[in-house]
Amino acid sequence: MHDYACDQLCTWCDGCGDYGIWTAAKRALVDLNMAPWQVLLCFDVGCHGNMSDKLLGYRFHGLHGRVLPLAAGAALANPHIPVLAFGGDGASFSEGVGHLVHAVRSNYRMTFIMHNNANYGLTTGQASALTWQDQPMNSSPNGVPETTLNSMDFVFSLQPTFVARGWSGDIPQMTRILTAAIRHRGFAYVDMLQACPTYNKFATHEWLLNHCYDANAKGHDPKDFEKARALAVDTQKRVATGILYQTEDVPAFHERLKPREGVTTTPVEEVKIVDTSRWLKAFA
Ligand SMILES: Cc1ncc(C[n+]2csc(CCOP(=O)(O)OP(=O)(O)O)c2C)c(N)n1
Ligand code: SF4
Repeated sequence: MHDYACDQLCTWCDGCGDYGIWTAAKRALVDLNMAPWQVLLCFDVGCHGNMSDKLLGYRFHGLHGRVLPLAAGAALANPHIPVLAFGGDGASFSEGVGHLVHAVRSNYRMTFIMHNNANYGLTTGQASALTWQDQPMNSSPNGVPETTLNSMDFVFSLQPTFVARGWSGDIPQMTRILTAAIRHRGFAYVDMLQACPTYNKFATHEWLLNHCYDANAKGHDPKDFEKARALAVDTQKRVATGILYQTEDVPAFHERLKPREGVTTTPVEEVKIVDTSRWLKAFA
């Protein structure tokens, strides 16, 4: 853990779930024996994105809603380096929802940690597509009239190969989930339910503590797609957490590219200086 330590002070509010997710991410990397220079950490814009300068290592801080294509590009350029992308629910289900669709169906080899605080934290508590319906928020004091997007049903509709759900108060479980996600062969979608005591007054740390339970400890088999989907969407009384679904039977995107069959080098190793003067002259 010491290798990831950084002098930058944390700017998250007291009690923010980002602290727990930050700790679990570092712990999972340490458990996997990965030094900071052996992994790429990509961040979207938001409170969670402010993690980008709270730890050492190769880090990339993208634009709001755009972390997935940037991280996917890096993962394709060098499939040997584990890539972790962090995003908020605002970025993932509004600005960047198209990228999420194609990242899941493409099955890029990477881990996506979706900080689900059910609001736009950094822009001071606006409602997101995952805010509970009719919940008063700063920018919508009468509550948003739209139906809350059922994010898990949506993700399952895209035929994912790995879906897990953790919550920001359970660091050992988040660490276990992330360790498995980073080892996964394709795109690992991790929904991290995250307390935001400043703006989310409905799914508080106490609410999550009282509602979340470990489905794997109760015998849930992550191989069963239909059971996993049913468990993931049923959040009325209790919220199932853990590794909900995983299949390793589907190759990752880069493994399905016909032109790369039999190629042993990676795209980053193949990059070289190319003299373009011949083509430039053609347009002169
Ligand atoms: C394209 C674009 N739209 C809006 C913004 C303004 N903006 C910056 S952070 C943010 C909210 C972030 O919310 P979320 O993605 O849920 O992350 P959180 O802060 O909750 O971690 C917004 C709307 C922006 N930077 N870029
Ligand atoms: S606003 Fe919410 S998500 Fe952002 S730092 Fe504060 S508690 Fe965390």
